[in-house]
Amino acid sequence: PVNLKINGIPLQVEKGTTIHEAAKLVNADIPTLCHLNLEGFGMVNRTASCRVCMVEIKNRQALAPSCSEVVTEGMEVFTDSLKAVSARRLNLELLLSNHPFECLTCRKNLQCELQALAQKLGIYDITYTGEKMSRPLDKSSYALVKDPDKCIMCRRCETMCNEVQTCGILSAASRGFNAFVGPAFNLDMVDTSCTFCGQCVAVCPTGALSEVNNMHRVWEALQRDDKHVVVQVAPAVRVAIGEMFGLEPGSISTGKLATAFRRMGFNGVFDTDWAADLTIIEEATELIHRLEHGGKLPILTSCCPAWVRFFEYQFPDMLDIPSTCKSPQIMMGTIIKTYYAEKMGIPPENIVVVSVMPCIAKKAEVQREELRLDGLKDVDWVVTTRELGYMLKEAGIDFAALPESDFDQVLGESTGASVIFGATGGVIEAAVRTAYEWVTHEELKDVNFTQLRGLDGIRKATVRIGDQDLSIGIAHGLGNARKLLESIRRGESDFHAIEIMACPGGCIGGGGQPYHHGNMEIIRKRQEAIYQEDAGKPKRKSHENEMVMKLYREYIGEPYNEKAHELLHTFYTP
Ligand code: HC0
Ligand code: SF4
Repeated sequence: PVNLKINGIPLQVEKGTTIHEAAKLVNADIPTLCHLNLEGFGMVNRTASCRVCMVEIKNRQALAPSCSEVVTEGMEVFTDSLKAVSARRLNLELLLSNHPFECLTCRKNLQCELQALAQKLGIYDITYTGEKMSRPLDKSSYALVKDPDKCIMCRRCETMCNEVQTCGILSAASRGFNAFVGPAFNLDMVDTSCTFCGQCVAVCPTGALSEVNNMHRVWEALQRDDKHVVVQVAPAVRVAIGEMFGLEPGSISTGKLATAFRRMGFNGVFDTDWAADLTIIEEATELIHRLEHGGKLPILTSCCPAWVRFFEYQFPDMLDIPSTCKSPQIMMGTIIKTYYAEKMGIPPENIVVVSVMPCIAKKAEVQREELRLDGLKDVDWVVTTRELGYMLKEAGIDFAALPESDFDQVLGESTGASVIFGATGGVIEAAVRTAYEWVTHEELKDVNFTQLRGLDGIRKATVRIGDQDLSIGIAHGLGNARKLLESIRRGESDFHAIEIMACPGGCIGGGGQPYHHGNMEIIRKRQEAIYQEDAGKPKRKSHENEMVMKLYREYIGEPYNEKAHELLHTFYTP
């Protein structure tokens, strides 16, 4: 251990501790804009680039950045000396001197860490005015917007994209005033192999990275009398949206969501969970089919659109192993524009399907050419959990106080198996619950496959189904996915089935969720809430979803048949 003093308070810490970490132990709050440690998720940004965490060290002339300076024996640190605080202010003012003052209309307004720090340090005038950087916005994709003028070179996005997601899209280029973070050759984002996972957006401290705004599209659709506008909401949204309205992280808002959508004026209020149950029927059948007919193994889940883009770009030689199932959000759109449209007697071209998703990649997924029926997009517009929160605020809907109600029937019923899609490991657990009963023809008494749960980046487990041991792999975060894929490519994998989610934690940690500002406890609470909602459901296996089974009886026939392929399956292109 190392003995030191911080602001005159003696303390003892482990060797290797940074001053920033040590200061927390004596409740000395040192600000930072670049440093980020997503504990348990393999992301530590230690670039020491923002210089707002400077501290004074006794008997040293130069100030030190506390986020990267490691404690030494006998060190005496002052986090709040006039010299340290003045340097902090100066460095922040320099950052602000080259920052657009668009706070009022910025996507990050009131959520921006730079803005919050300027307020905290009481900066009301900028001493240094001069030239400001002016670069074009990158609005090339359907998913995210990059505003280089708002970048403060903290490099969090770069660490996330390169080290955690191993996508290598963003990196710093140039020097001094001309420095910026962007793709190689400053390509438009749409021309790169960006997966649109949105994890760079999730960690950006300012408005330099944000999601494409689709809120006005939804309001416009809701204004039109000639359109039947329906909404679906993803599993992970219900355990996070409350955070935007002062509810505790991990609060479950399923019933409030249904009420809120009706107040917004949607004509049909549906649950993506319903389609997640439908996905399981198809995916479990596909798994059993591959097991029984010597098909390609392992089967990979294909519901995460960032993961789909990742394997299309990075593993184009392996496009025959992912499941061909469309994602639940897309299956829901297909069924709304066919089965539901027929039942309601509404022409599909007069239906607008809106999805509320924890995800930024879902915005790009709905634009894929192959996810259309007769030229009509399966889903029209996607808004993120955050965007739904802003829309509810705009409409003056006091979400926290809303009474609960149920989703509309036909496409509203769901089981616990579908809820757990929102957390890493959930999709494969849901598939196993169904496959078990279908293979063994026995009742599965304990549906809790706890060996598949958790937050370790790569997990392996064996599940016994009848006389077969099913070997299952799970990865979340694309870097972890890459490791599993490479082992398959080398022929070293003995997995039968693998679930991949691009975002750390799964959809609960999606790039469109309320900002966690580095507090990973929030992700853990969302995860607990997901399993709590599952445990409280009367039905917990997808094939017990009566409304889904009715769809097969009335419209599709057998799972995985020709009609199912036409409606519910897709293909991948390198
Ligand atoms: Fe997910 Fe999904 S579980 S990807 O994380 O499969 O976004 O929540 O909606 O589609 O259901 C996201 C979440 C979904 C889909 C579902 C899957
Ligand atoms: Fe990298 Fe994901 Fe951001 Fe694309 S969306 S730049 S892949 S972190």
